[in-house]
Amino acid sequence: MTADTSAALFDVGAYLPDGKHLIGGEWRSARDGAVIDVHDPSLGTRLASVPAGRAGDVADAIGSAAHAMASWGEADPAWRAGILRRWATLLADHADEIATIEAREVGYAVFGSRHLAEAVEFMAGLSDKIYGRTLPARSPETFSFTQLEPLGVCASIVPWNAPTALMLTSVAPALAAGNAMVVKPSEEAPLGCLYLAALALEAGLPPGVLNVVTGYGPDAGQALSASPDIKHMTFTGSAATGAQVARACGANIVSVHLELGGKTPHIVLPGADLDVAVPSIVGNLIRNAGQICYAGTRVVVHESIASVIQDRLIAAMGEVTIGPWFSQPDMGPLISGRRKQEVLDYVAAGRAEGGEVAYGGGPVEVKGAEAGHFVAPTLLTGVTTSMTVAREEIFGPVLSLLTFRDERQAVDIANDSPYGLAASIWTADVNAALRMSRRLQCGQVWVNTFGTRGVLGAPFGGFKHSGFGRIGSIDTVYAYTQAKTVIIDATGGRGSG
Ligand code: TXE
Repeated sequence: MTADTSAALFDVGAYLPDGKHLIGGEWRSARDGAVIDVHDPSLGTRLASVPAGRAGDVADAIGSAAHAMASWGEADPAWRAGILRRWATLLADHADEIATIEAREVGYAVFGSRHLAEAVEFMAGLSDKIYGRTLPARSPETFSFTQLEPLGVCASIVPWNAPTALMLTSVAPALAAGNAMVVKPSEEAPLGCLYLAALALEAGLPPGVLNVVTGYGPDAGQALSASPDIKHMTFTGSAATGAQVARACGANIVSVHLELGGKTPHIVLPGADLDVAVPSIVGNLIRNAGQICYAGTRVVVHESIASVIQDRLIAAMGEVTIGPWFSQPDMGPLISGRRKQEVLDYVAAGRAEGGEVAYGGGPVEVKGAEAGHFVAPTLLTGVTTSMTVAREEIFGPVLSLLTFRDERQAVDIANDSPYGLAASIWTADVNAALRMSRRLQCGQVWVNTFGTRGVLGAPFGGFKHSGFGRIGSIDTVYAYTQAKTVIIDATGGRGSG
């Protein structure tokens, strides 16, 4: 494949100050001046640098957030909602720039980012609707109610695979509920998060309410998770790092929301409309080159239709165009050379354990983007549930095909995973879909579709090692509050018992 690199001249520096992160409303360097270079994974070129923040920078950000919290947390919620709405408008106005910055640092085709504004609008609308309850009392002279108060300074550690959307899953509800935030983006793709924060300032968000500290996970990330001065942590990333973060938070009795990995199965029953199912399976596998937590990476098909599906998957994979973001490909590169090698190692493990590569399985060279980390969409057949490729999150465009004989076995195979994020069922039999959706151990089940787009406020989160807590829903905002019960004896000292 060939890429025209002339379109790659989009200048990130025009949007963000080079080498700075945002603390207390100011663009600052790291205390010790250290920086991290951010690279374009398609071309290997340096895009910008950001501070390599450490414990001192994190402490500064937490201090700024605590200071800002005093007024933000007690402010008129309708005023807070107005600021968040202005932020949403700016996110919509700058959707193309956001999408392009993210495409450059993550490597995927420009998808558009209108959903970011919608996520903030949704939570802004809840800001002034966070109601407590009036509680029944045993005496008419006792009055009791709950009020839902913000938690305080909340933290969010964000991964590189969809940084802007994943930053907003915590920041939007936390701010709507009156909390201040410290965000630590991934060192591999921090620019989009910084740009969102710049737009928040422009929208009138008071300095310090939203801080973005860049740095490496074991430095800035570890310091943030180990801080006794945060009240809540949202972590999105790998299960291994999530467990470390949860341990660090647990030591300080800090609550944690974990949004971790997945191994989503597509279950395809006889009679399913393959003209719909196959393009969706392949399209969602290659979206961000498989680097999505809920990517459908196992296709569990009835043995009677296995060969026809295999042929159709191979044909669909053969149509996939691969290249850097500016060539508007179907699929871009993996984020780094290290991850490319890891994905290829998984394919080798699949082979070694008895699987066969029915399509792809290797690197792809793109002329004009030779330094890009491209891997072909890959179909592995002959896979069983005990094989490494069926159990671990590969985070690449690798699909494993497994077969079943009956409905019960299909669900058992789908559930035979440490993860439990999502599952998709492709069928013409609505009764089978209902029975299976009840037995699937995962946070969301999609029937004849894939993903949550098109539904407003769908709670999203995992069972098992995919984590706990739910993002995106009306309930999410309550996760950033704490209930206080007030009880009043109105007898004037006579006592109500
Ligand atoms: O993730 P990490 P990595 C999976 C995926 C991928 C693998 C490793 O399989 O190949 O994880 O990716 C910060 N204390 N997913 O290494 O380590 C880090 O700086 C505190 C799936 O990038 O989980 C980044 O901001 N923080 C997942 C964030 O944690 C630490 C998305 C995520 O990094 C830290 C990402 C520490 N000790 C990766 N170490 C999904 N399913 O969506 C790192 N970090």
